[in-house]
Amino acid sequence: MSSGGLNMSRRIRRTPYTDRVEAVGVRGFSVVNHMLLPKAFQKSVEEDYFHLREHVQIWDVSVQRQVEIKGRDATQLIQWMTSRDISKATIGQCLYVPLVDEKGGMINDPVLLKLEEDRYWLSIADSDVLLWAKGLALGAGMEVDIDEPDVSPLAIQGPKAEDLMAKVFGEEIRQVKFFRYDRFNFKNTSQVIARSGYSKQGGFEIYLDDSTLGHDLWDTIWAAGQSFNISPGCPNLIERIEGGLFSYGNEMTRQNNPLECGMNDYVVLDGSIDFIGLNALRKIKADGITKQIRAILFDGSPCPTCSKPWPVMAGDNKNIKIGEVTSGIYSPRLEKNIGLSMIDRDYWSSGQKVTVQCADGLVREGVVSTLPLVESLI
Ligand code: THG
Repeated sequence: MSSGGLNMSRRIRRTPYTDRVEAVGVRGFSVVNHMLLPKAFQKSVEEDYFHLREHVQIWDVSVQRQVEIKGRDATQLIQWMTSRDISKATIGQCLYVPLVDEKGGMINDPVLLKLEEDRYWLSIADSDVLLWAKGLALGAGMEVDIDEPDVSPLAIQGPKAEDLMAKVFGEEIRQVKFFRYDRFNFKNTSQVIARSGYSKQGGFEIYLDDSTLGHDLWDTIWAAGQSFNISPGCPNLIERIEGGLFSYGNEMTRQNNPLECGMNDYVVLDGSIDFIGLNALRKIKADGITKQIRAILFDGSPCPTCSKPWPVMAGDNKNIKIGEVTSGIYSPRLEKNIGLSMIDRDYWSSGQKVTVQCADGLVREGVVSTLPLVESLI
């Protein structure tokens, strides 16, 4: 289903890399955090998927905006915003943190970077965290500065990412551990580079903190990447569903809580931390959650794009709706359709037979599976 061309304007912000992305033949964009996210290049999603698993790709993920919170009360504010215990976070660490509201609803699922004892970045998914944080700080009279700095992440993803990054930034980059960052020199500036990214193929994210260096950074990596068969890319739907990486606004919204999203390890309810939504989440946990994210493997012809959730019905009683597929695509490697879905408690066991009512009018048969899909199949 197409919605025609997107009408560009200043509100839909370009990134420091958009010129370069256009030069290498981008075919379409999405908009995240009021900014352009490249979604397709010359290659098909399937070709991109196989390329990402074998080589290295350069992704303009500037839409992963940073909400910088600094000042005397920065740690307190961030702990108030998340159900995960951040008290033991160290400088140089990245943490995946659910942000929740007073009802326990998911506000966002950013990566938190601790930059200094009283300075953090929240590397956000698609919701206006900056406004939420400013409102909280103002209301609570906290001493913090909250801003969106000029930081535009560029992701280098795939099995050859480490060799490419070592060629550009030096051998020391190999020492950076998963979900850690360090600072590396680029054109006599110091840039934060983390071993992270929105794929399971390994790689790095460069948090470039100066837009005027965008072309330079892209060109440098692009040139060095030629011998590694580098290709322009973007978060790959097949790879991310197989790997069980969630997309805020798709898999979950403010209507869902982090327990429904399977983030139990990041929900501390024993009273050792205080955060917005603690009481709500305690009650939700005591009552028992009624649904949770699962993978679905389903048969039939390759499914269409899932632009609105598809009803999932019980396999043996097609009149009972038991959940919704929120992202789905055909996996050429598994030779099946795969999806992420929110499934009711009575039906969420692995192996549960279901049918999926796809947007093309076809009803496809499938089964519920645990996450991540690929590991659960091995
Ligand atoms: N990188 C950065 N910022 C981001 C994303 C990112 N902001 C938006 C969005 N992605 C936030 N959502 C996620 C989802 C999954 C992961 C990171 C951000 C992720 N998960 C790992 C996994 O599931 O294997 C590790 C999670 C963990 O340590 O618990 O990487 O991609 N900068």
